[in-house]
Amino acid sequence: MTHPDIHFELRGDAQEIAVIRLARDAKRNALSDGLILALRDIFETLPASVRAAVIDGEGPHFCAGLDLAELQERDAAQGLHHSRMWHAALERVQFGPVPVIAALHGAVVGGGLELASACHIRVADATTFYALPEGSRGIFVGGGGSVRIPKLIGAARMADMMLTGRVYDAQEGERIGMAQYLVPEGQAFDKACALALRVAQNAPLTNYALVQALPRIAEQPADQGYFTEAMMAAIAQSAPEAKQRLGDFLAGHAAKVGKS
Ligand code: 1HE
Repeated sequence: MTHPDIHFELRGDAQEIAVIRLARDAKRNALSDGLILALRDIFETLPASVRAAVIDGEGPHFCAGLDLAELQERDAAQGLHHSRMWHAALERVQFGPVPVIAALHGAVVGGGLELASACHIRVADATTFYALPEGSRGIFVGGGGSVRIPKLIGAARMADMMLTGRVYDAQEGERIGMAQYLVPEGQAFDKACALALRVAQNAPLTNYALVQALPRIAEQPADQGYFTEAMMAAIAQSAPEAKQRLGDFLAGHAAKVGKS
């Protein structure tokens, strides 16, 4: 689980929050093969106490994307396997055991945006900017971006970003759906941790449904989606924790909506 360019830490009274920080500021947290594999390993081996995770980047930028120094070494077959390696790693982030919150600031570009788009919640501070410089580097996205990014902002906006080099700033990014939260400069990590603590209070099976079932239902034809939803709903509500929580509300012991 250890890699010199990644910091891993558990937070919270019950060690329920995993903080994963890209720590390669000198290269703007560019994602080398070793870093991608370390991310995969971390999400495959999260301690059982963890209920939510936060991904952050050291220094003024979240992530400058693929380590371009490594790209020069690759032929076509190696490129194919490399892309599939990214897919496997980011699949572990998106479909891992817990919801993942990205704390964005500065550059969220190329593979950095692909990583962010594999997370479930994105919190951006005012310095954040989004770009897909692959278009001008003569390459294409390879970390799942062509699948995930259009789901956030639409295929037309993604095509424009790659064709014209368009950069979205933090405000525009929030408006078009890159991030669900926009906070003042320097506050993305704290906000992400606060959200993670809130997420960690949910019943684990509810979080499981949101991570595992919701994106799959979104891909299904409506008829199959309704059926999957019904099965997931039945499983979630049959758990003892759900019964306990519903009972607490009916007895007047649970928080009302909008009140903590
Ligand atoms: C890098 C990388 C990198 C910086 N790979 N080394 N991504 C890009 O095309 C983005 C390229 N990076 C930039 O545009 C800028 O670096 C930033 C806007 C992110 C930050 O600018 P700045 O002025 O703060 O830093 P810098 O001086 O440009 O970079 C500092 C060092 O990091 C410098 O190395 P140094 O040895 O000269 O100090 C840079 O070369 C290095 N660096 N970004 C390698 N990306 C699965 S497919 C995904 C495909 C992609 O992600 S393509 C998009 C790649």
